[in-house]
Amino acid sequence: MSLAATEPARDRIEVAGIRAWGRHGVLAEETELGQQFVVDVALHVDTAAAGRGDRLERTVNYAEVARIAREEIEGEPVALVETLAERLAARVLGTIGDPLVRRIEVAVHKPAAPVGLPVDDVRLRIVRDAEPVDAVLAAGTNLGDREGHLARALALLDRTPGVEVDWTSPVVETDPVGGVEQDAFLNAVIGVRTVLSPFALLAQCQRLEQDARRERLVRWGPRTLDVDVIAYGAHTSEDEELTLPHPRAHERAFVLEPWRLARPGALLPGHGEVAALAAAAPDRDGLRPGPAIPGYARS
Ligand code: PH2
Ligand code: MG
Ligand code: MG
Repeated sequence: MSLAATEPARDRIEVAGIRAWGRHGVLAEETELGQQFVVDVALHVDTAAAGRGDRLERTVNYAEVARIAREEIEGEPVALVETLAERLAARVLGTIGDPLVRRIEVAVHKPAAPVGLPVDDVRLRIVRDAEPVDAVLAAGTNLGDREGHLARALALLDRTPGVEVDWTSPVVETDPVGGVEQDAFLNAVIGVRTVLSPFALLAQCQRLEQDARRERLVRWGPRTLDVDVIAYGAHTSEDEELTLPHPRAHERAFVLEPWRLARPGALLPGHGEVAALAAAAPDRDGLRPGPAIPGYARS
């Protein structure tokens, strides 16, 4: 679905009323004496993964948000509250907010602003989005209507808010990897642009699997549909629920070869050229062209 106007996350972490003394302003009295500034910050973050695991690494530490806001208030004076708000938003998005915070709202209040008549407050509120991220997903199926599962997964993905399908690979048929005796797979790779965080994107991939009535009976066993997040920009993560890039993608031709076919110059973060990895992967001889499926590239 188009990324424009989609909400990157429904959850918010808000820190309100961060007070500090600053010397921002256009008038000499403001830069000389300074005055109190009050900042509110709202971060759009998917907190489901953090709440499920009780893990600070899956969310943003609100104490860090407050500390950065105070540093910006007390930092180098600027003329405009617009500049202060912009700097704060960019700093949070580029540091502690990356990649979990996909949108930030910053309000800057100057309750003592010299306006020339009594006012309760002067406030500016801005909303800024993180850049969409290019992510790579890999789909595999070897149970039931394999072609139908891949077609439906792509159609659902294309309708997912916050996700835009950018490119698709040809479908390849592959011998099973991993030692479990089972039927051949169909595999494909899908490039998306997304405003979702890594965990939110993973949750959408799991929705596609649920839609295909996937049952987890045997690790690496037969499945109606498996959709893995292979890469999320150049981001790395050691989280047990979401390792990025995918911990085995660099040695799996059933991921690397369709990816190479679609994007010959692609790089797998931390491992180098996808084409070179595909040529060296142990399962490279177990691949053959798969069927034409609507929405996927032709081989
Ligand atoms: N997925 C696995 C294990 N083995 N083999 C092939 N050929 N294709 C897969 O998608 C696949 C696999 C675990 O996700
Ligand atoms: Mg999986
Ligand atoms: Mg997998």
